[in-house]
Amino acid sequence: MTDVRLSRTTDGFTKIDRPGYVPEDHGVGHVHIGIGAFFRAHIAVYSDKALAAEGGDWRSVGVSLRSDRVAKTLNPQNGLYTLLIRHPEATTTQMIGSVAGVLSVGDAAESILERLSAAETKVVTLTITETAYGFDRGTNTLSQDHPVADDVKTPQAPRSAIGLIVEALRRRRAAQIAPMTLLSCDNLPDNGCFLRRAVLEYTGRIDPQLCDWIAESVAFPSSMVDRITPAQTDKTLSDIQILCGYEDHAAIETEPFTQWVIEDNFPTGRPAWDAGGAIFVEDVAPFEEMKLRMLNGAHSMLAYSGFLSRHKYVRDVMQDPALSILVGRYMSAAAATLSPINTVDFDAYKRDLLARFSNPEIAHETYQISMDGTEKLPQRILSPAIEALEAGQNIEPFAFAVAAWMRFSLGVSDESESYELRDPADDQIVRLLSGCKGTAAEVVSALGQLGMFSALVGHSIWTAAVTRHLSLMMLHGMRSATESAAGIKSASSEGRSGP
Ligand code: CS2
Repeated sequence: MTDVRLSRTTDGFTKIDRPGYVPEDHGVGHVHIGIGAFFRAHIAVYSDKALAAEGGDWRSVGVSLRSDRVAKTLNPQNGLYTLLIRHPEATTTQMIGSVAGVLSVGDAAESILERLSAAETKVVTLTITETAYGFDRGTNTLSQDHPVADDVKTPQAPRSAIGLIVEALRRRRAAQIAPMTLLSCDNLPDNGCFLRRAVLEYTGRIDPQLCDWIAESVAFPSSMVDRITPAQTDKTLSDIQILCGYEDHAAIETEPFTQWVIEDNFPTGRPAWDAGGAIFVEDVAPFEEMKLRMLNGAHSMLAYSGFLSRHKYVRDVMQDPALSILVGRYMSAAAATLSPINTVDFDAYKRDLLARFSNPEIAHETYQISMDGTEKLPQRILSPAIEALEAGQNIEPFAFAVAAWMRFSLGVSDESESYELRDPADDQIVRLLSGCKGTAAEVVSALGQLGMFSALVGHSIWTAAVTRHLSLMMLHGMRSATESAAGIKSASSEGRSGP
């Protein structure tokens, strides 16, 4: 199947690219945990192409951990939904047939376990966000105040992703069914290894023998996924109606670019995702690092500074003369910390990223990206910052990004409007900041107590750079601070900028 340019047919609607196979003819071999917008714009599309190219029983059942919203919209449509692909000049449409149905933890936990432990299920993928693993990367322990901690007490009636996976593995082992392959697709370094550590830590607490069996027999390949996918809005739904002439409550919009690099380690088989363009490699780490540092790091940096500069969308940030300079510089500094990849030119990758961020048809909210900062900053911004510091490279873009996050953490805009931080550590952030009287140095020192900064707090060059940027942001406003950092004007000489 190929994407089709927006073209009106005689009935006045666009030509829809439909599945190149009969969905019902294919059984389910894949379960995806975390069926949000991203899965529908990415993994499900690769499966759709794999089914069209090579067939097989590789349709997917999606699992929702948080709510039954996706189940309620997709199940009445038999899993079918439309993807709106927002090219800068046109929107194309593609109907996806690879999803067989959706189960939500709320009312279908037992059906989920049956599906996960069924012999037909060969591969389980996850996009559950950094937080939902319930595993603390700093201490290598399960998070408290998380569903995973409750599952340890009632492992046979789990609610968390890790709890569900382990109970399914227990049932498979008891029934002498080979384990399924577990593929994390979250934006985390070594995500396969991370998932393995979380699963083993949890299982070690409830069943040491099962833990040994998992350690020996389950494959946890790593992967790097990429496709910018904003949340569904009313416009997504009304555009579907206009373009296609039907209602589709599960429609999703996304950008044309898509990438998936996967470690080739699937002992129980897998869909022909390579037919959809996925790249199978021995070592995903260099690709993951490039994407986390150049794309996601720049995203987080521009989300905090852009949101506080009153830019609702990433595309608006890219129209801001000062911020667009800073985004480009950030990517270059991030690229300087990477090991070379012989098939990738980082300058070209950067150019493509800048074009993708500027796509005028993608309404990706800075506030959406800014959530869960304490879960995102370590791999996106702090790891390259530490390496740059140690190598004597340029740390300014990283210090600026961290200062922007700290400024955002104050929870009040330059125009004195309050907003929610939407971070799993927001109580701790508020507590740490409660003693501050309002100078940048105090804020840097208070937030520096968060575990994620432990490798940076002792560095005086780092602390001075973050404090300098934050001080300008707090004294003169974010817009002025960005202009100063970009070299467009001096913040201190201009005074506080207007809204
Ligand atoms: C974004 C990502 O919300 C965020 O944190 O940086 O979701 C980003 O859009 C994707 O990783 C792109 O592949």
